[in-house]
Amino acid sequence: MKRTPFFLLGAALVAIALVGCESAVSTAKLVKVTISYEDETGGTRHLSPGVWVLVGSDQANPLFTQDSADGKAMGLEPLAETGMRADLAAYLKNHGMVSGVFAGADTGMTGMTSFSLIATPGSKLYFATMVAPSNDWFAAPGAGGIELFDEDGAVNTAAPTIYVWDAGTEEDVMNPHPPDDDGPDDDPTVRILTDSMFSVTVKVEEI
Ligand SMILES: [Ca+2]
Ligand SMILES: [Ca+2]
Ligand SMILES: [Ca+2]
Repeated sequence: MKRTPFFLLGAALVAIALVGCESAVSTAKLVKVTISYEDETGGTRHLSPGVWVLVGSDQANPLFTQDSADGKAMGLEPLAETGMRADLAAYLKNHGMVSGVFAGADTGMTGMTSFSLIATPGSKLYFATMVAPSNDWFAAPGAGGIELFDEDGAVNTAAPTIYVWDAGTEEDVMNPHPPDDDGPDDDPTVRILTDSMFSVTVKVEEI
């Protein structure tokens, strides 16, 4: 019986491995996310450094649940009240999630920050960044997150809706005092603010 030389078997296995890699690499995209804001209160606010996380399309927001009293969970409270992102970043890392951090945006009538990530089709993006000064406000996508790809696997460049949220962990006052605590919020739920006069937009693009 003729036996296949080992080196031929080895070459075949390498070829299979390379094809597999090529397939994964060709669907992954380098994506740039730019977060911009407009401050209608005279340019007195800015965005603090934030965190981002990628999940599958069928997964829920890992940072918080809308209209639930979980603002104190997972490190959202220090991020929303003082701009300290370390707890939330550590939580995501410890749970093995694909996540990262990004820089803040300077105070002014408008401001901008951006970050890049590698994502594959089916990925959904969430992020959180404090609106400062405030007692517990932060900017983040809606409950559905940001779908980074369309049905054809191309990067989805449609502008997602971004909200300013109240983390429900500290009462809102006229002159907020981060990092001092002005006491518990009357409403402990993480909810969308409709009157913050601070609007946030996001641009997603392949680079
Ligand atoms: Ca607090
Ligand atoms: Ca509040
Ligand atoms: Ca405060």
